[in-house]
Amino acid sequence: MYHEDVTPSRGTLPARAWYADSDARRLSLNGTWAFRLWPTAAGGGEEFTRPDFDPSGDPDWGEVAVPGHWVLQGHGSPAYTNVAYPFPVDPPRVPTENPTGDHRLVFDLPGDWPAGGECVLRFEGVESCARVWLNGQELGVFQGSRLPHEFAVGRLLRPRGNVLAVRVHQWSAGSYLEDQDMWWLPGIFREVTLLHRPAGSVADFFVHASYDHRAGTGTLRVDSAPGGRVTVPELGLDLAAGESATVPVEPWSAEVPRLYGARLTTEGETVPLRIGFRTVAIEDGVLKANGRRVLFRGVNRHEFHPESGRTLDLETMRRDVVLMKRHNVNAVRTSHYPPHPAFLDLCDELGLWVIDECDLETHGFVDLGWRNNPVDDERWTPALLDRARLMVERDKNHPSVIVWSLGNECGAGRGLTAMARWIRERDPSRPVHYENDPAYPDSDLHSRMYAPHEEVELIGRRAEPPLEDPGADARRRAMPFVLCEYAHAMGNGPGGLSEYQRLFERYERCQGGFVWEWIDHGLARRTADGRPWFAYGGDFGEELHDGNFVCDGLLFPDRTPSPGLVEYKKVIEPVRIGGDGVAGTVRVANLHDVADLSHLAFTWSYEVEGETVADGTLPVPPLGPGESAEVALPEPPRTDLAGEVWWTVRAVLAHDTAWAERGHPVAWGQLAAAPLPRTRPAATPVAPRRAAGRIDLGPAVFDAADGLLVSLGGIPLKGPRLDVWRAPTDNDNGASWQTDTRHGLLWRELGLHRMRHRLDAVETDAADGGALTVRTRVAPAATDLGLRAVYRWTATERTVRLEVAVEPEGDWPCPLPRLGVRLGLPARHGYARWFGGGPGEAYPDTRAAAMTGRWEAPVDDLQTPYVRPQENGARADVRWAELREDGGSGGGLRIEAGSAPFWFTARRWTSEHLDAAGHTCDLVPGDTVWVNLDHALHGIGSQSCGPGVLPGYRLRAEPARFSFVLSAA
Ligand code: IPT
Repeated sequence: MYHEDVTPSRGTLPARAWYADSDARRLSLNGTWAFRLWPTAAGGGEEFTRPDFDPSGDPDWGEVAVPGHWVLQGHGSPAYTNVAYPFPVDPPRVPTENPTGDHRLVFDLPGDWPAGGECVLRFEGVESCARVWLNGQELGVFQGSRLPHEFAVGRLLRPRGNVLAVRVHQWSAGSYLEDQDMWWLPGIFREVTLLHRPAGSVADFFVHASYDHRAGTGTLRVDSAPGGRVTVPELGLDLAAGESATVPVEPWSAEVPRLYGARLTTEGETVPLRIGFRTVAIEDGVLKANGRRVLFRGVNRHEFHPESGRTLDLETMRRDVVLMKRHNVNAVRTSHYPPHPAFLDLCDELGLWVIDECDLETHGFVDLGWRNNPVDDERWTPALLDRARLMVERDKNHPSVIVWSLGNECGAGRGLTAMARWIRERDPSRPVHYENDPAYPDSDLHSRMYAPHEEVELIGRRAEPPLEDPGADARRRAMPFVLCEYAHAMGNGPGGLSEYQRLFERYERCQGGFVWEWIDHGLARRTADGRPWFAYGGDFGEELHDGNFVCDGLLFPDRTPSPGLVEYKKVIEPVRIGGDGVAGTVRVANLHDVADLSHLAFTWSYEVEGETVADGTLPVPPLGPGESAEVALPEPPRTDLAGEVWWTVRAVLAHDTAWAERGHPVAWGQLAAAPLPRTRPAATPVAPRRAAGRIDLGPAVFDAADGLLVSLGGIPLKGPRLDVWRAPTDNDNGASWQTDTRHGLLWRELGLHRMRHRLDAVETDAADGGALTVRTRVAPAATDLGLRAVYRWTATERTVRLEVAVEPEGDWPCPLPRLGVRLGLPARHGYARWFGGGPGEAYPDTRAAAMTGRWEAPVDDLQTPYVRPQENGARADVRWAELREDGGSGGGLRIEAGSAPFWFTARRWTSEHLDAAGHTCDLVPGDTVWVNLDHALHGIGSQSCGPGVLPGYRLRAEPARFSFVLSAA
C-alpha cells in the first residue's frame, strides 16, 4: 500500500516559501473534527470519505482537536523510544497493527469567499502519512511529518458543505526516516488551512539580502514567480522582481535583529515581508556572519508541550524564544526537524541564529551495523530530496536561518550527498551541516556531539587525530568546529559547562555549541487525588521504551527554568565582570559578537555579610565587542557592620526590548573586598556532664548509650551522623553505552545506600579539653571498605561545636557521592535562611550561577522537581544556615561553618525516599526536615550521554576533617 511506498507523495504541489500573511484570503480548518481510530491501515474502507457519509450516531466515531495528536486525546497512547524503532526493522514495511485515524471535517466557505482564482489546501504537519479526499475525490497522499504539504483544490470546492476526509497512518515508510529521540505522536498536529490563490498571486519567492560589512551596504534581490515588485519604504527601494540594489543598511544579527518592513506585490497578491540583511561565510576556517566570528550559545529545541505534544500555539513558541533570549541563548538547532514555520519568524524578530534541520533520522539502523540504512539506498533518495526541498523552500527567506542541517544520526550515505548537493545548488548562501559522518563529505562544519573537553581542546588546537584519507583530513582540519549537541541536560546538571565555555573562548575555531536539550518531554498527568506529575517512557505500558531519557531539557515540561538553565545563562553571559574588590576596580569585558555595551546599564552594590549597605550605578564605557576596560568602583560606603565584604556588579538592560523589560539582568560578577573585622565576646568552654542515660553539653543533650545528639536548646534532633549517600542522578548513573565507570551504579553495588554505623566508643574525657568524643566505623555489608568517623563535640554555654574526622579504610574504587553529616529536625522547622551561594541549587561543577548573599526560602522551595526524582537542592559555600519555625519568624536551629563553608541541603524526605521515587508524586513529606551539611560533594558531569565528572570535581575517598557550630536560633 501507499503508506509503505518510499515514494514520498502523490498529488501534492511543488514546495514553496511559507509566509505568515498576505492580502489573499485564507480559511483556517482548525477545530473539532470527527474522528475514528482503526487498528490497521486498511481501516473500514473508504466510505467515510463520501460526502453523504454520516458519522453522527455511530459510537465508534468520536472527535479530535485539529491540530493535535489523537494519542493525547484519549485515543490510544503515546510511546517513547530513543534509538530503537518500536516495530520490526524491515524497510519499507511497517506492522499490520498500524493505528490509523480517519478524520473528517464539514465546512462552508465564507459568504464573501472570492469566486475566481485557485484554492490550495495546506497541511503544516501530519505524522506520519496521510491520504486526503475532498468532497469524495481523492487528492493524494504524503509522508514527511514535520514538513508542509499542499494540494490544489479549487475545482472541487463548493460554497457549502465541503467534506474534507483525511486518513492518517501512524506508521509508514516515512517512519523509517523519522526515528528521532522523542515520543511517537501520530496525528494532524499542525494547522490545516485553505488558501485562496488569486490569479497572478505569488507562487514562490526567494529573498536574497546580503550584507557587505566592509562597505556597510546591503544588497537586495527578490526572485519571485510570477514577477512583481518589492518595495522597502525605509530604504526608498522599489525594485522589480529579480532586480538588485545596493544601499547602506544596518545588518541583521541575533544580537541586533534589524528587520526592514517590505512588500512583495504581484498582480494578484501583496505579501508583507521582513527583510534582514546578513551574509554568512566560512573564512579562514571560521564561520562568520557579516564578517564577524559567531559564537553559538545554543540549545537544541524539540517542539514540545506537556499537554499537547508537538502541537504548539504561537504563545508557546514566543515563550520559548523569550526564555532563550532572557537566558543569554543566541542560537537554536531545530532538532531534529523543521519547526513550526512561525517559530522562525520569531527567531527573525527577536534574534536567534538558527540551524534549521531536516526531518530525517535513521538512528535505529545503528544497532544493525547500518544494514539497509535508507540514507545509503538509492530507492530512498527521492524521499530524502523531497524532505530537503520541502524544508529549504519553506524556510529560505528567514535571516535567522544561517545553516541548513541534513538531519540527525543517519550514519553515512549517498542519499545525504544528494541532499547536500541539491541544497548547495539551490541556496549557496548558507553552509550545510551534518554531524554523523566523521569525514564530513556532506558538511561545511566539523560537528560533534558530546565530545569531552580534551577532544574539544585538541580540535581547538587543530591537533585532532587525523582521518585516514589525507585529503578528507585536510578538509576537516580547515573547518570551523561546533558541538551540535553537548552538555546533556538530563536531571541534575549538566556539569562542566564553564570548562567548555573557556575552550570556546580560547580557540577561534571552536564556535560554541548547542546544549542537549531545551525542554523535558514529560507528559502532564495527575494522580487519583489530583496531584500533578509528568510521565515518561514506560508510563504508558510500552513494551519497548527508554524511560526518562526523554526528560533531558533545560526547562521542566511546564517551562519552568531548571537550575541547569540558570547555570547556562551565567556561563554564556555576553559580558564578563571580574576584578579586584580589594583594589577597588572592576574589569568589564564585552563578549558579544556584534553589540557594544550601550544597551546595558551597570549597577554596583556593596554588601557586608550579605546585607546591602549601599548601591548605585556604575558608569561603564560603551565598549565594542571584544573590548574590555578596568572601571573604578566607588569609595566603600561607611558602615558599622562587620564581616565579609562583597561588591556585586550587574549588567542589566538599559531599555525595554521585545523580550524583556529594562532592568532585566544579563550578567553579573562579585568581587571580594577586605573583610571588616568583627569582635566576638569570648565564650567560656563548658564540659560534658553525664546524667541518667544522657550527656549534657552546653545547650545540647546526647544519648549516653550511642553518643547521638538528642536535642539542642530544646529542639528534638535526629543525628547528626556521617552520610555519604545521594540519590543517584541521571548523570551519576550514566548511559548504558558508556564505557567509563558509571559511579551511580558502582555506589549502589558497593552498598553506599545501606551503610551501617558501628559504635566503638563514647568518651567524655576531661583531659581532652572537655570534649565528648564518639568513635564509629561506617561501612556497608559484604565489603571491608569503610570509613572511620570520629565526632568530637565541644561547647560553650550557648553553642556546640562538632568536629568530624573521617579516615577511609580499604582501597576505595570510586569517589564518594558526598561527605558530610545528616540530621533531622521536627517538620515545623520548615523555613531556611542562609548566607552563602544562592538562590538556586549548585554542585561543584554547576556552581557558576551561585551568588554569595543572604537567601531564604521555605524548605519546600529548596527542592528541584526533576521529573525522575534524584539528588538535588544543594546550596554552595554556606557560611551559616538556619532552619526556623513559622515561616521564618519562629525559633530554630542555627548551623555555622567551622573552618570552611559547607554545602547545605534540606528536604522533607530522606535521600533513600528520593532514591526510591520514580516520579515527583511519589515524594510525600514526612514528620522530619532532613538536613545534609556536607564538607564536599561529588560533581555532576554529563555522563547520562556525555563525559563524566572532570577530575577536579571528583570526591576522592581520603582523610578529611570538617566542623560545624550548632546553636538555637
Ligand atoms: C543524541 C541524539 O542526537 C539526540 O536526538 C538525543 O537522543 C541525544 O543523543 C540524547 O538525549 S545521540 C546519542 C546516542 C549520542
